Amino acid sequence: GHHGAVIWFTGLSGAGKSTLAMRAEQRLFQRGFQTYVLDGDNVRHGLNSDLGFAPADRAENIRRVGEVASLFANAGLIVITSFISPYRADRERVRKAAGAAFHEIYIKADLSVCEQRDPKGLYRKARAGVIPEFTGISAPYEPPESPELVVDTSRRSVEECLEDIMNYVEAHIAL
Ligand code: GGZ
Repeated sequence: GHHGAVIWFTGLSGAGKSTLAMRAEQRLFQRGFQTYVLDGDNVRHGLNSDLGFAPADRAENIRRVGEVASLFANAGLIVITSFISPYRADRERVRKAAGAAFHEIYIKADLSVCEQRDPKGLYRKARAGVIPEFTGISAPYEPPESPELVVDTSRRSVEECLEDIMNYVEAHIAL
């Protein structure tokens, strides 16, 4: 397909990936693009219900998401993926498999800010040791070294971050 692309969000739990993915999807839809958001809600309960959060499971989660995203992109959709995807090597593998239409956006937020937000109480549980291997607490997050775009949600509003994302999309994807 000609107009498809994969917009790959990466960042900590609570950084704002899901919020920004949904808002960006609305905006793209208004502009007449076919879009789809892949996230834990529609992938980890079904396709990837056999996977947990050990490093090998995360790698396989990201690999499958990358394959599905590429298929949708080839069908002409602008796909937004919203996964922590903490390992640089896993993301780079997807980038190579996806080809030119891969755009990595780092949804950046300080761990302390994510932990203060803690919308689902997961950081609290992770600190208490109830959730093992929690990203940022007891499992690593490897920030991207050269993402196409960084939006810092701990320093700027959701609206400002959304504008940055849409400006990037206008300039590089939705031509
Ligand atoms: C990180 C976890 C974990 C562990 C459950 N570590 O904030 P959320 O709840 O809604 O998003 C997190 C989601 C992360 O799944 P991903 O598929 O994005 O992860 S990865 O890309 O690393 O494969 C969080 C919840 O699942 N969650 N346990 N141990 N996040």
